[in-house]
Amino acid sequence: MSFLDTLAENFRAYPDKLALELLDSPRQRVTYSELESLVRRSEYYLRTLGFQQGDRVALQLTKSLEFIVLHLATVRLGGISLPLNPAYPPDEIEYFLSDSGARFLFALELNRIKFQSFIHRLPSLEHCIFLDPDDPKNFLAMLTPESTPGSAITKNAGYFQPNQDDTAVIIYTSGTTGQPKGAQITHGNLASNLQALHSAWGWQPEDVLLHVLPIFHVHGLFVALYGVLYAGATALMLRDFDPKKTLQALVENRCSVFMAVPTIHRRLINMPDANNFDLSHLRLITSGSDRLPDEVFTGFQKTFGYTLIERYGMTETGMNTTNPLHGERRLGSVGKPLPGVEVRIADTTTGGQLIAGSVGEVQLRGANIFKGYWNQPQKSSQAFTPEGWFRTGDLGFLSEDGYLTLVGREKDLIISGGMNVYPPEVERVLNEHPDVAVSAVIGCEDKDWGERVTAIVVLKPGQHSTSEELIRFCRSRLAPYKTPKVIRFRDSLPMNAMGKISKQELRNQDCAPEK
Ligand code: MLC
Repeated sequence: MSFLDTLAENFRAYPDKLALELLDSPRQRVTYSELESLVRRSEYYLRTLGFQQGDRVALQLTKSLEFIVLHLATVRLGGISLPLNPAYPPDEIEYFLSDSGARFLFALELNRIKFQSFIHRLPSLEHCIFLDPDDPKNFLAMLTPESTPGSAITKNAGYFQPNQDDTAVIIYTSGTTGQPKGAQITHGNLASNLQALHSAWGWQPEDVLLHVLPIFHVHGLFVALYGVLYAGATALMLRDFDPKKTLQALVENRCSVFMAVPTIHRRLINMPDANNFDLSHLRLITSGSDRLPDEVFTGFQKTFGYTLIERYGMTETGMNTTNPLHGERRLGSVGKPLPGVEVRIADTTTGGQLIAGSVGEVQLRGANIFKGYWNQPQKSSQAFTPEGWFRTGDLGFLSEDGYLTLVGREKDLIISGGMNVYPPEVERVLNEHPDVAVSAVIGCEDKDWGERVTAIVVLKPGQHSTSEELIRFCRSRLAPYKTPKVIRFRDSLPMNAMGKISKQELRNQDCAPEK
C-alpha cells in the first residue's frame, strides 16, 4: 500500500479527529476530513492552472497549513513536491528551481520582490503564486467550496496510483562537489520506511506528537509529519523551536511522541527549570540527524527520566537504524537496522565486507534507498557500489549483536544543529570574494551546534577584509546555517603529502577546545 492509500484510509477512518494543529498564531487546526477537503480543493486549483502529472511544485513557505496542504495535493496528483528552506537566499533558490525545472512555485508574499529579480530567467517556471500564511484571508481561506466547484467531482476521481519507483519528492542536499543535488524520494521509499518505523516505534492512532522541526527536510516531513498521518494520529506544531514553549506544550497537551535533533535536546535539558516539567506521559522520544553526544543522552535521562532513542537516517535513505522501543537503548550506538534495511561495513580501500567490530564505510540496501539524484546519472551511479549498496560516506562498525556505531565520516561534511553543511559549497562562496586568495572550511566542536562552521581564510596580498565583512558576504549568498560562525585568517594553508589542504591539521590548530 502506498502512503497515499493509507492517508486516504485515514481520511475515511478518522473524519472528526484532530489531524494537525499549529499552536502558534495564527492558530490553525484541522480534522482529518477538513484536511482532506482542503487537499481536494488545492488539487482542483492546481488542475485549473493546468497541472500535469510529473510537474515539479516548489514550496518555499513557512511551516504552515498552506505548505502541508499544497504538498499533499501535489503528491496526490502525481506531481513531485520540492520543499525548500525559507531561509535560502535568491542565488540558491534560482539554482533549485532551474535544476528541477519546477513549473509551479508557491512562495511567501514578502519574498515577491526577491523572486522577481530572477524568475524571468527560468523558462519552465510558469506559475508563481505568492501568499501569506499569516493573513487570515489567506490562500486556504479563499479555497472555498464555491471557488472550487470541481473539488466535489475530484472526490470520485480519486488520487494518483503510484508505482513504487515514481518520484514523490525531491529534496536538495549539498554535496562534496559543492553543487547541490536533488535526491529523488519515491513512493516506494516512503511506504517502506513508514511501515518499518511504525512497527519499530509502535505508532498508534492515539499518539499526539509535538512537532518543532522544519518540514522541508526528511526528519520533520517524513519521519514526524508523515509518521503522524500514516498512523491516523495527531500533530501539534510549533513553527520555530523554543525550549520553554516546547516543554510547556509537551506537558499541557500530554503529548506521547517527540522527535528532535541533539541541539534541541541539549537546549531542553539546559533550561534552568527543566526538572519542573514532568514528561512521564511521553512514550517515544527520538534523536537523530546528528550524533547524540553522551552527555545529552545521560543528561536527558537525569533531567527527564527518559532514555532517548537514537536513530540513524539520511536524506537519500530515510531512516536506516534505530535503538529499540523495547530493549536496550545503547549509549553511543544508533541501534539496529530497521525491518527491510540491510547494513554492511565495507573496507574503505578494497570495498570488501568487514566482520563485526571492524571500522569501515557504512553501506545500505533496501526499499528505503532513493532512486538517484535528479538529472545526475553519473553522480547517482557513483553513490552506489557495483553490487547496489548505497555508500553513505559514514564510518562505523557493527557489534556482534547487530548494533551500529558511527565513528566518523569519510566525506567532507559538517553537521550543525542537525543541518548538513558541505565545506566545498561555503569555500566556493568565500573564494568568490575579491579579497580572498583561498579558504578552507572546517567543523569545530561546539556545545550547542555539535559542530560550528569555521572558515580559515588567506587574503590576497594587500587586502584587509575583516571577518564581519566576509560573514556578511556569505550571509547574502548562503542560508544562515551554512554561513561561518567564525572566520580566522592565516598567511597560508597547510598541505598534506597529496598536495591537498590538510583539514585535519587546521582542525588541530584552529578549533580551540571548548571551555
Ligand atoms: C539556525 N541557525 C543555525 C542553525 N539553525 N546555524 C547553524 N546551524 C543550524 N542548524 C542560525 C540562525 O539562522 C541564526 O542566525 C543563528 O543560527 C541562531 O539561531 P537560533 O535562534 O539559535 O536557531 P534556532 O532557530 O533555534 O534553530 C536551531 C535549531 C534548528 C536546532 C532548532 O537549526 C533546527 O530546527 N534544526 C533541525 C534541522 C533538521 O531538522 N534537520 C534534519 C535534516 S534531515 P543569525 O545569523 O540570524 O543570528 C536528516 C536526515 C535525518 O538529516 O536522519 O534526520
